[in-house]
Amino acid sequence: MDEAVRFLKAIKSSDKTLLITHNDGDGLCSGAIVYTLMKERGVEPDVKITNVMKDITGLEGYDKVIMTDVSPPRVPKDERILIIDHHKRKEKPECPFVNPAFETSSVPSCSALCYRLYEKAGGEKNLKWVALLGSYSDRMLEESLPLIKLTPQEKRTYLIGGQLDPALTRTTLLFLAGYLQKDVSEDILKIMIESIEKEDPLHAWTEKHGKAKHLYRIIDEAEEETLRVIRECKEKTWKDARLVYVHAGKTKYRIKRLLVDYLRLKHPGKVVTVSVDEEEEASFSTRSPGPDLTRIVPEAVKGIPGAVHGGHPGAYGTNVPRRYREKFVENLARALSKPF
Ligand SMILES: [Mn+2]
Repeated sequence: MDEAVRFLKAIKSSDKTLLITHNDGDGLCSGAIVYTLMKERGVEPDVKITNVMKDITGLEGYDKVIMTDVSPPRVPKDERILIIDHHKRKEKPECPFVNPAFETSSVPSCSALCYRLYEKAGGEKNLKWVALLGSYSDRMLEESLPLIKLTPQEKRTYLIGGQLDPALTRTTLLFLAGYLQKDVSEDILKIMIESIEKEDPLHAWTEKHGKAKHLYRIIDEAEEETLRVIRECKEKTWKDARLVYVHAGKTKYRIKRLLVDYLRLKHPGKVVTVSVDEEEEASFSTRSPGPDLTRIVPEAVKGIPGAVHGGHPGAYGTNVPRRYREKFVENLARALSKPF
């Protein structure tokens, strides 16, 4: 933590800075927090939004690089780089980093980590609500609250029964558009940064017929597509593996998340997985109410060349070459039929 704070405070307005962040809700909130800190320090960073990172490229010409909520499996010794992440990694990076996943299995959200750093580095605004939105979106509110340190008054404002206030969750709907269509993440980040500038947590919602119009349209259309898949695609089940699988085929929107959430609630106690066809790959989204997917999925991709995977114990993403789609599902069922 201290090393990261020193890194952030040492950034000068003359430094050419790159901010790389994850394309999910937690990543966009993390990115918005760090971006705000940079702007307060007189730096206007270039921004890159990505899903998974296989390796580090394109850092030439940058004096400082900050990665939030995303990092490649291997990071070379490079003092220009700061990694703020909470995803499990095999190797500790050799550059400055913050990643509680090396110490504990109950990790906070990345936006809560970024919020903490923002505060320690002398950030001027109260960005607790941004950290709450990111934490909620990553389903890590409980683990993140100790870092966000709400006052009793803030608790009454932002939470209800320990959960995020329902009105505030309207903003998290926006992040859904980023899952559904790849190229709108920048627009969402811009709206988040604008919300922070205006100190208005519901800015995105007020822009429903304005700047955020196309994002809400994506959500509506993707919902229609999901309902069609639910009507038309068959659920495949394995009794002893307690697994449910739906293959949605080629879809206009990336509806994996909507579909997997539907299945998760319909089949409590079971692991649910969905796949969609994306170019040469089958892309999976898996949810588990029990078995640790950070152990199960790596086992299930054994023997599948070119598999890319990552995530958390309860929510996990996997991409495999299309011809290995069935094999991956069978492997998953086999891994889940063993005692845990
Ligand atoms: Mn995250």
